[in-house]
Formats: sequence, C-alpha cells, structure tokens
Amino acid sequence: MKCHKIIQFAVLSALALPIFGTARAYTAVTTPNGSTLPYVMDRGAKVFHLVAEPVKKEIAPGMVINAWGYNGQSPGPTIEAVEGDRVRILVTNKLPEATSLHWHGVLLPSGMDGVSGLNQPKIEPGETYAYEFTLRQHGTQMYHPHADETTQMALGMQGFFIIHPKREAKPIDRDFAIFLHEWDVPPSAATPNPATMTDFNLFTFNGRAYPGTAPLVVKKGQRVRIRLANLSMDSHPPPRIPLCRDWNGWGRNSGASTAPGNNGECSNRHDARHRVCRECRGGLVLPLPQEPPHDESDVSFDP
Ligand SMILES: [Cu+2]
Repeated sequence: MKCHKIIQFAVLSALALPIFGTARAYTAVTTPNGSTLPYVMDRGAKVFHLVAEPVKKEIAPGMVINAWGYNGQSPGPTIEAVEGDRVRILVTNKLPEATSLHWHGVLLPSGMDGVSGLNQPKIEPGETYAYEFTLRQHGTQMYHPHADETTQMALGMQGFFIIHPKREAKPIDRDFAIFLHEWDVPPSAATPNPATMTDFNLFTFNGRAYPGTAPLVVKKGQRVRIRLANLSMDSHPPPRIPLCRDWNGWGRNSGASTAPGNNGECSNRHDARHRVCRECRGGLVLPLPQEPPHDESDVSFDP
C-alpha cells in the first residue's frame, strides 16, 4: 500500500498535475534533471526519508564526478508540502563522516533546526535522525547540512524545501525549481575541491551543465514560476532563460521579491549568497506574452 502511494505521488509530480486534497490544491513543482521526494502518511504526518550518501554525479554526458548528496542525487530531491502540514523527515547518514540537516529559512523549534553541536547531536555514520515539525509559513526554502558544512555543501549536499500556501493567490500552470551550484573540479580529477572559495570552473543547474540540462517546456499563454536557489560560496552567473529578454535584469528588483512568509537567515551569508538567496526565495511569476516583455515592469514577483 505504501509503495502504491509513493508511485502515485511520483507520477503526479512527473506530470506536473495539480494536487487536490481536502480544500487544498497546488501545481506540483518540477525539478528539471531531478525529482520530488515521495512521502507516506503516518498518523497525520507526511513522512519523508532522505539518505545522505556519496553520489556519482554526471554533470554532462561523459563527465562524472564524485559528489555527495541525498538519495543518489545532487542536489537532493525536492521536498514539497503545504503550509499547515505536519512533516516528519527521517535522515539516514551513509556518509563516511557525521552530518545533520538544517532547514534553511523554515520556522521551527530550535531542537529541529539541525545545527549540530548547538541544538542537536551530529548524525553519525549509520544513524538515522527524525526531524518533525509543523509548517507555519509558505515559500521557497532549502535544506543543507550543518556539520563539516563547507565540505559537505561544496560537494553538492543541498535541496529545495518548497512549502505551498494553503491557497495560491494567483494559480500558475508550471512551477520549476532550479538549484544553482558551482564546483572546482581540477583538470584530470573527478573529485571537487571543497576548499575553493571563488575560483570555480563548473556552474550547474540542478547539478547539470549544458548539454546535460533539461529544457523547461511550457505552453504559450501559461503562467510559469521559476524558483532559483544558490548556497554556493560565490555568485553564480545569472541564468539565461530565454523566456524573457530582460530576465537577467530581474535581480535589480530584489526588493520586490522579498515576500511575507519567506523569513530566512540569509543575512548571515556574504553578499553574493545573500543577494541571490533573497531574490530567489520569493519565487518569480512570469506571464508568457506573445512577444518578449520589453522592460522589467512586465515581470511580476509573487510570493
Ligand atoms: Cu542555511
């Protein structure tokens, strides 16, 4: 029965169909080159399971690196839930060192915040830790470790935690989530250097670089949301998404994209990360007109 539920959820996600519950409906997020994490219900809670583990990551056809991630993927699968949901997230550590999971920007009790050594013990290799809390906000959040975090995040440990509102103010047709990341993989090596701070040589969307990146396929006239996130050490080159001629200008509207309910701790990061994080986490809704918009006023920002 549980397998049936998992398969059903995966199929719905893959087709990006609206998910209908009792008085709830949302358009499922599509994670290009990635997936959505399935869940099962247990006593009123949505139960997810993340496995932290080494990953052989194909950046582009023929180029495979030694990354770390979750459930065989880097970035990890996207967690999707709805404001008001009770979630239980089991985290199993199959890494050769201790880890933890921090829910970046999510409002929750201190003991569930995943900062190892401060508000929880580290999850040692072979252990499973259960996080459980109720979602009291909506927005685009992230997850990543807070244990040896410079290394673990540089090697690809991160993922989306997307919380839908109970009711979408302006329904959308397609909802995409793209995690930006930058890597330093020295020539003739297959393992990224996690100590690199600025001198990166690979820039990826959901862990893939051209020609390995999946297209974002939409229909003319659809309302499309594209969520971008970046937990890297430096500023990722702005994605060039040819829906809109002035797409690269959206960052200058960063103030408009900070939405209620998107509280986070980005401000403790350096400027580049703060800037990208703040701009992206509100989500961007872009009506697809018949002609490309000619200035930034044609692009609206929604929570
Ligand atoms: Cu964080």
